[in-house]
Amino acid sequence: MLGLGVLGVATAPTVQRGLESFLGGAATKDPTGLTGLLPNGGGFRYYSVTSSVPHKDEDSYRLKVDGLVDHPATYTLADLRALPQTRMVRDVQCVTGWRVPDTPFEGVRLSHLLDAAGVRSTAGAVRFTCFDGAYSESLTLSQARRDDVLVALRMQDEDIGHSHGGPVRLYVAPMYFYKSAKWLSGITVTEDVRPGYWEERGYDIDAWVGRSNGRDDDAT
Ligand SMILES: Nc1nc2c(c(=O)[nH]1)N[C@H]1C(S)=C(S)[C@@H](COP(=O)(O)O)O[C@H]1N2
Ligand SMILES: [Mo]
Repeated sequence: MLGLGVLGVATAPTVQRGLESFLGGAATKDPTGLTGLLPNGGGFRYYSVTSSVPHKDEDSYRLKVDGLVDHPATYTLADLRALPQTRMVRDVQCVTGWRVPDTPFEGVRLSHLLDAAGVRSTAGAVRFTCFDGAYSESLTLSQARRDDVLVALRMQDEDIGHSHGGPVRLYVAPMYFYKSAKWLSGITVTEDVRPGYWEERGYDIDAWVGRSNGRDDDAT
């Protein structure tokens, strides 16, 4: 099955170039997700669109909530840990085809932070920014208010490590994993959705697993 997947994808010239560069040893990080198609133990793949990302810890981490809100706020890790925590166990699904079943995530519901901030009536969307300085994502306000969208502090029942986007990443359970912005540092309430990093490069803005990105067949 895996072999067929690789053959199928490798017929596309751009992806084939990616495969060659991977086999040449170039891709330790893989924005295309191609390494996820190769036999590698079936776990997570490390993704970053930047070559390095600063490390943030207990002392240096901050999450800023601003934009169309009545009460902008800045949270430390301790602040976030003091809020009600929600744990959920779902499959992680990258749009490129790899999946990690039954992965626990835990953190603060995004809706909780939005309620605390007092979202203004003119708002329609939420934009997420990251301390890698490059990645961004967005959700409509109603997507952002879903119960299965977390500002996650824990993954696989451990504090989220740097390589998985720690200390804090977004977790959008019902959508492809590119929505789950790593190294989350900003939540800005906006009028309209602004396409995120990969969405400016062709991915669907509404990233429902199995219903978007033309992936309905191989996403399940
Ligand atoms: N800041 C940031 N967040 C990101 C990405 C990224 O490159 N930078 N990649 C996305 C994609 S495409 C996937 S599949 C997941 C991968 O998460 P992981 O590195 O924990 O496996 O992170 C998502 N969030
Ligand atoms: Mo991905």
